[in-house]
Amino acid sequence: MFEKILIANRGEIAVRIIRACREMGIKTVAVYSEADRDSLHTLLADEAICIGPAPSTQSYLNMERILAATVAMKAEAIHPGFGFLSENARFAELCQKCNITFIGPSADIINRMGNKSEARKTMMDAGVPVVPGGKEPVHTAEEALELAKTIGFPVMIKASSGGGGKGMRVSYGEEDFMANFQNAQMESIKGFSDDTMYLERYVERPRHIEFQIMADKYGNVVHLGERDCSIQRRHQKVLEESPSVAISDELRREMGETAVRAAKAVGYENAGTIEFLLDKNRNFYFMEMNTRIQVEHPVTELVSGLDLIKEQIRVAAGEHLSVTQDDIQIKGHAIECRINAENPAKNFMPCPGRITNVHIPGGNGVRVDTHIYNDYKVPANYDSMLMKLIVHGKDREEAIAKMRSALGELIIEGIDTNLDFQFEILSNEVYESGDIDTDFIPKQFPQYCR
Ligand code: MV4
Repeated sequence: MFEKILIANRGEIAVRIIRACREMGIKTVAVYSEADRDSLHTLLADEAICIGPAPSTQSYLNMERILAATVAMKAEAIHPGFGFLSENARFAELCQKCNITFIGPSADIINRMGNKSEARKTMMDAGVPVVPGGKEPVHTAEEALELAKTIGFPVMIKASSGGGGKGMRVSYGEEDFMANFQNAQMESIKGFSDDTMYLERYVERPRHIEFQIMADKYGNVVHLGERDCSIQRRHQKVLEESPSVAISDELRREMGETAVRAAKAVGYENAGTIEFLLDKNRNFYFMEMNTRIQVEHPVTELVSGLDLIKEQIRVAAGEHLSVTQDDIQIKGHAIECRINAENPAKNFMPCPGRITNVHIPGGNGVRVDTHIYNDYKVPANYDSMLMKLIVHGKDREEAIAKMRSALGELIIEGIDTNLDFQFEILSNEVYESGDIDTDFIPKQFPQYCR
């Protein structure tokens, strides 16, 4: 096992990783920017080293600084968390060259899954269902239109290097296709310096269902059930839960086996997520694979009982998976609300600043992953997530009741947050009924979507 791990991240996930290491008897090194001198991860780690100025391009994204810090502090491994360098193939490769273990999959796999049209092709070859559409990517509007006609409208135009909804357009017919294709492609060229596009049939009002998988170096892969992440706003997840009310035990087995097959097809290692679209008729289609630990991993931890961060560290150190598929049983229901420093009434504008007072809820089945504390100043340089409030109940009804209770108890003063917005979601009848899809927020909260 590693003696010392460097955490190449900040905020609640850095704190989460430090705690896992401490429980495992592993020493921790935090890296921090000049804006994070007083951040909890900096204070909590055994050692901490400043890696540069506040902007993330000069600190948390600065590969050379982070690698130099790792060597200087004599850490054997880097945990990248999520965001920042977590899905940067070049960084994973540089780690390997420096004889440092990158806690995640290989650079080759990050590359292959980061290219969405290649990932789609790989999955088609592995017999994983994908949304009907083209197998090869397209580069010109003319060849795209020909392909679109064979797929049938409406079609979804997607950028191969895309993600988070960037470089993505729906076309409802031949008339609007060219303009939409060109807009999507322009966005892709601007955002990712890549004109490679691909087409899929448009799936109306799908659910976003993702399966957590975990793999060791010896070809063993398990899945830990699904998360329903349909409640999103502008491709930002707001609330996640596990299990999904839309998934029967039989469908879970089928989708889970498919997720495992997808991971095995690329020789996957470490934690990963297979994203599916689930349509109205319960057909599921591979969408993307995320090659990192995700923000919403705690809901899976609560229903599966597995500590995903510890398992990531174990398999990265060469240990076998600590569980087999038969060991895994999904128990109860978990919900996570992301609490952000933002103002829902002002188009969710980020609201950094000093937190003057915090009261953190607790109790049976309530988990809080956060880095905030009284008098902490939220820097303006990073994303606005302050806290993940996660609850675990015997069923969905109990989990909803617990979340309402916990949200009601949570106090964050001094800055604006989306706490009331989360409470409104938990009080919404459609949410309660479980009939949720990716249109939930625009349909139920149009006043927030102007
Ligand atoms: C789709 C889709 C419908 N049909 N693909 C959004 C982000 C990117 N990862 C893929 N996305 C979608 N792809 C086809 N063929 C609808 C979406 C989508 C969506 C997906 C998951 C969660 C929220 C969403 C909100 C709008 C659109």
